[in-house]
Amino acid sequence: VITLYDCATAPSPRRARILLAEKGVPHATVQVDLRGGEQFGEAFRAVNPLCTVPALRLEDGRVLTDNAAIIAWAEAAYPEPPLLGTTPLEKAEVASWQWRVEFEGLIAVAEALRNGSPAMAGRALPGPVGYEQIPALAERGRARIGHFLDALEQQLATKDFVAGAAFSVADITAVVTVDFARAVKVRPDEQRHPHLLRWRERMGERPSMAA
Ligand SMILES: N[C@@H](CCC(=O)N[C@@H](CS)C(=O)NCC(=O)O)C(=O)O
Repeated sequence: VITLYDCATAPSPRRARILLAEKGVPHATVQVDLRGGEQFGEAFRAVNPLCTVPALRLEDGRVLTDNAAIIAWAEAAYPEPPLLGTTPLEKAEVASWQWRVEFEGLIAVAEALRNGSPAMAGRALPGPVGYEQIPALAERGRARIGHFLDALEQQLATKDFVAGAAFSVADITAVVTVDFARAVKVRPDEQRHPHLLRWRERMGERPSMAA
């Protein structure tokens, strides 16, 4: 049986949960207690030495240790529905937006949270190395989130989905990022981001998004 190593409160494994739901991949779920430090314990290190979730154990025992691998595997093993675009140009657009949402959005929120929250002291980056916080990065992260929401608004003003005409992994990453920004008290604004808010509402109608 395929097993997802998950943490119900964390954004990165939520991306994998939504993806597996959209693809209809049957799997079991194991919760990893990130707050309790279970990711650093011997048992989880044996699953993923990078000490992060998501991790996906396949039926043959091999483990995929990040969203990039999980997405690539899922698209190849479960081609329907396609979530990485269909035509060469669509695939390029999805790759481009996936990168932008991760770099301009998701990483900005993570920087804001991990460098600003006292609970994350000494844990400014995920993974086995304990990095100290840089408070200026929290401030910069918040500024970047604002610019990211504006960029997303501009795209969604003329497109139904983040990467264009079809639902894709870029929508999954963007939903997770926009929701994760609440952790640092940044939310889209009715005046400034009306198209983004309407897209988020439409996304909420997909059963996968409750995952
Ligand atoms: N490259 C990874 C990033 C995963 C990641 O950063 N996961 C966080 C949860 S959102 C984590 O495991 N954090 C453990 C920690 O903070 O110690 C992916 O997207 O799959």
